[in-house]
Amino acid sequence: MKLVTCGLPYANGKAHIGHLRTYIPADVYVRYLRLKGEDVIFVCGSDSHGTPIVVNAEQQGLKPRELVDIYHEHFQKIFRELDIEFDYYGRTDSHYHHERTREIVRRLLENGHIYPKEIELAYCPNCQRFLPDRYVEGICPYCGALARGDECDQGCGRHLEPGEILKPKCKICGTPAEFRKQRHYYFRLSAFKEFLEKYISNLRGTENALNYAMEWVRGELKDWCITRNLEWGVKFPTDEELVVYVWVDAPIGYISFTEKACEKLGKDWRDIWIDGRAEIIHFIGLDIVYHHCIFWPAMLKGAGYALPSGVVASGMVKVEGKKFSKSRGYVVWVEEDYLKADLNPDYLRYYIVNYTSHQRDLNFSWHVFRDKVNNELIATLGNFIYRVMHFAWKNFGKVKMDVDEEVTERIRRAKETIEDAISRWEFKEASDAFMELAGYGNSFFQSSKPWEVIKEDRNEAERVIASALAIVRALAVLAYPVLPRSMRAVAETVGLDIDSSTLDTALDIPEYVKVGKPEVPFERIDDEKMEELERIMMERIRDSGEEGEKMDERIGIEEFQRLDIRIGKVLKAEKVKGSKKLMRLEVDIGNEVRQIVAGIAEEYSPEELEGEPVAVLVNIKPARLMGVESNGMILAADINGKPVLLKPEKDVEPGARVR
Ligand code: B3M
Ligand code: ZN
Repeated sequence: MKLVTCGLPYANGKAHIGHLRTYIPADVYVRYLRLKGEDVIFVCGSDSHGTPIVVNAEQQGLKPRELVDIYHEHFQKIFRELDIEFDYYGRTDSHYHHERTREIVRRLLENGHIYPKEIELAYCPNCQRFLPDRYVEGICPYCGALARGDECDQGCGRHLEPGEILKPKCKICGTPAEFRKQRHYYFRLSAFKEFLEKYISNLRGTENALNYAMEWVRGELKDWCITRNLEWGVKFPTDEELVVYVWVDAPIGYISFTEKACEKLGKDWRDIWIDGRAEIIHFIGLDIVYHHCIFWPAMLKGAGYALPSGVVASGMVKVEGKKFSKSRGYVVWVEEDYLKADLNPDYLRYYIVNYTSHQRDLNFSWHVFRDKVNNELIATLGNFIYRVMHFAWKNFGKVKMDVDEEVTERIRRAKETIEDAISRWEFKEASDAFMELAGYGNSFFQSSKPWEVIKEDRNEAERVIASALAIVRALAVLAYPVLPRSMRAVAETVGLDIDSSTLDTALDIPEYVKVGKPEVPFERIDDEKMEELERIMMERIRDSGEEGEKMDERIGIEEFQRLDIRIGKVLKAEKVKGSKKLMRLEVDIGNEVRQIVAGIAEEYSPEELEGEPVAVLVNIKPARLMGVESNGMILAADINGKPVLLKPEKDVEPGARVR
């Protein structure tokens, strides 16, 4: 038996592509395991605790639970719509989770792994409360950067223990904090060093995770303060004034959600978490390797629970080539950007799995997305499947499955490659393997020309289509974990029940196959949609201030003066290939010639523009539109969404400043 888990999303914000980078491959993995006939339980849930949630709720005038309700719903919806199917998706503010957490903390206390200690903590005399984690801001004692209570997020990135931060200030009211003494509880992590060294050297998973973990465990392991002064959280068993630190209870969610899943499935969770009769595999982001490879196994060991056998960490995500950043607009929101655009979830699943190896950094760009969908999913896989199904349906309906041996051999190879890749969490290799099989199918079909053969020799044509159909049936199974929605439909058309299939079904050739009326598996992404998606992204990037904060709407003259607006002269104009709206301009702005892309091609022709003056915002950050770099922005009046270009009232030289 296997238990697969995903890092729990904080119920504190919307789902974005960074989340999916972990959840989609985990879902793909689970689906492959099930196709291999393995017994798998797959759990996740919302992480409901921690100061960011409390602070955020307070700012929005909500109770923490109310805030969690909103995002818990949101994540469930996102997972449903992307076909990420957990056996149980829980939340850590549930009663059963609190009980399990307290039970584990009690065991750690009994076994002597937790000890009390008086420490000096930041306290706000104005708000009259202790300031845990994000409630306090100050200076990092290691690097001097501005930091928050639990992490030097803008400097060296170190985790900060309570009481470590210098010059603390209350995040809510800004009052300089005092230090006050209070009794807290520590987990004796230092005592687990030897155990962890051995454990990590046997741990399986992706190298990125294992290498980091090894490095840390060889260094100094400090004891962890595991209690906080908060109302919201799991009460510490022997001191109800305190709650446990969110990173104590969050991973315990893996256990409590397994309990719930097992209730549903009629299994015993103790087999997994006490007796160690299952392989436990955690899918996580690279930024929480420490918690999963160091802290968590030590806790489990100390409480007498079974240990995870694998940690699979996804690489980081970039958006349009830039570091992922919500505040700077380099983000793709799953709901408002992707699902609202009515894009097939399988496209995003394929992109995330196939862009690069799971451990590497993934760059999301709408352009690459479009190309991968149109040139790979559709041109290679979709077209082949559709042509074969259509030909078989139209000419035969029922096909006698006399299949070429070379074809069976190719299917076998693809299946073996996939099995091997999946066992190493190399989802790209697995998806490349079914795409390669589709490519082979395409050339087989193309070179056998059944549409010509059928005119002379119907039997021979049937043999060709039987082989092609065997490939289609194999693809429906082999690609199903990555493309569940589309391949389920394909399977149905070619008489396969995907729910009772295994990977071996790919090689299982019946005597006859009945083919139903086929539908096109994938729709192309057209230029218009592409432009819309890019526009949303570019606008978000432009609109986001460095901090993402909204200020007084009015600006001072200094801010206006930061805009370098000049009169330019259009030297050359041509429509951007593949776009209705975009025009590529070469504009003389006085001291140089700039390439600028403007959305004016529906209203102006190149001839109308060449030689004409235009107003140009010169110092705007460059952007890429339809793959063409734009270095400046042409100013126009917006007349019901149609641009009307601005012109100086008299002739002026290119380069004249607008003030
Ligand atoms: N809630 C989210 C994160 O840091 C955090 C994960 C908990 S996993 C037990 O990625
Ligand atoms: Zn305060």
